[in-house]
Amino acid sequence: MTALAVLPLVIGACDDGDAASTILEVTTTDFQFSPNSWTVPAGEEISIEITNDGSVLHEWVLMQPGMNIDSESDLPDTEEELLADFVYVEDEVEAGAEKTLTFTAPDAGTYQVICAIESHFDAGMEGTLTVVAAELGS
Ligand SMILES: [Cu+2]
Repeated sequence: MTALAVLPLVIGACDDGDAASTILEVTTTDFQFSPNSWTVPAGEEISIEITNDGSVLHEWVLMQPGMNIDSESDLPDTEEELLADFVYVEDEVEAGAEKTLTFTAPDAGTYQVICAIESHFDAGMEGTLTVVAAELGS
């Protein structure tokens, strides 16, 4: 076994403004998101703590700009197409578990959030992520 020494690197110790990321929370149940809307600043690092209080696997799927579905029949047939054409970022969490998903907020706008597991969106698993323009300094 190789012992890797993990050296604590001290980087930019004098930089006072270092990026506290925006932390969001969501609890998934059978079958909704709580809360079901979130607001974040554009371009910043976002962490969302996903807690699955449901009895089955759930997902938090942030859709790409302009992708809004009205029902699951609007989704493509394959996972590959879904990930390539519809999904900005997503993660799934087993029943009773929790996970933190980290991503960079997209441009300002309103984005749909869904659970893409079959029948869950149509059962009510829908939310909205609102991204607001980051404030410009001075
Ligand atoms: Cu679900």
